[in-house]
Amino acid sequence: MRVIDSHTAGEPTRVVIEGGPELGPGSLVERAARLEAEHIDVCASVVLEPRGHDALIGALLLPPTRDDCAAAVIYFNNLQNLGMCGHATIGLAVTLAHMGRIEPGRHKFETPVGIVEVLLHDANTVSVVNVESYRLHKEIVVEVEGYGRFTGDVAWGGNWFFLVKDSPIDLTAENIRPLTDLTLKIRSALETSGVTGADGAWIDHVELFGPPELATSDSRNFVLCPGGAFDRSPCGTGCSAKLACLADDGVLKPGQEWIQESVIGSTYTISYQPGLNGGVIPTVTGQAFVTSDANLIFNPADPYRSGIRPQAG
Ligand code: PYC
Repeated sequence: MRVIDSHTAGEPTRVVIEGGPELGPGSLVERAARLEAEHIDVCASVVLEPRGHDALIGALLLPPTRDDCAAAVIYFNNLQNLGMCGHATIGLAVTLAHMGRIEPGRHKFETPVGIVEVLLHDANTVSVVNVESYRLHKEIVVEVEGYGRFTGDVAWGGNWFFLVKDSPIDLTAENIRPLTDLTLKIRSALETSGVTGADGAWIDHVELFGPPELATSDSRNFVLCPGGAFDRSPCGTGCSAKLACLADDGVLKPGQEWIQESVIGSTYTISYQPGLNGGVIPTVTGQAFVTSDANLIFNPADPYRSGIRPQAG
């Protein structure tokens, strides 16, 4: 299996170029469902140790079904598909440029949640125009065991997020363990309280905000991803969900820029335009760098060829 790895603002992406699972015919949504139902072991073997690690997001590159799209892609982690992934879309654009498949300029990618547009500024800098993002619930209160009450918003940015404005723990790299523990507990509390996204969807990302460290940034975040890892980047879909909340609260005007800093200090510049359905169309600009171009080997004699699963508890 040929893969190209990159990182976007520190968050890694592995694009499967050749040798991925055969998904058969159908729409991208149907093929994404088949990837999750029938090939999640392959996904796990691509992103987990010993070939990867729990923060790695996979991107299965497929031929586009539409003439106006440069590529189709299904994002995945070790557990499931991701509807959209901002950092991986930036990583994919930079990977396709590295391969000579796209030039600087505007391109469209098909994803299971819709068409996203990218503007490749140069070999490393990309703006992603994401799917329409919106806030579903404002100021939901949940009781979190051992921590007390938390108030947050439920918003969609291509994935479902619970966004908490004022983190009680400083958003520093030294606090990654306690921040992870807290956000896992918040996510469990949402589940036990029956707080979901639209149509009962699992809220699989939790985002905490606090003051930035850089004088040029507007905010700093910590983002828990579905598999339990934290996002090293400010999270493209999380930034989109944040923009929906900032717009609804009247804090940010259309076209006005916001600089979102991650827990490791990397940044995205983000802004929005009004969407057609009452939400916002986010633009997320960041940088990615290719880190390797490799072939993954799956030796039948290797007891860990399917990846090392995280142990429960
Ligand atoms: O950038 O949207 C994102 C993302 C989702 C999970 C990890 N990164």
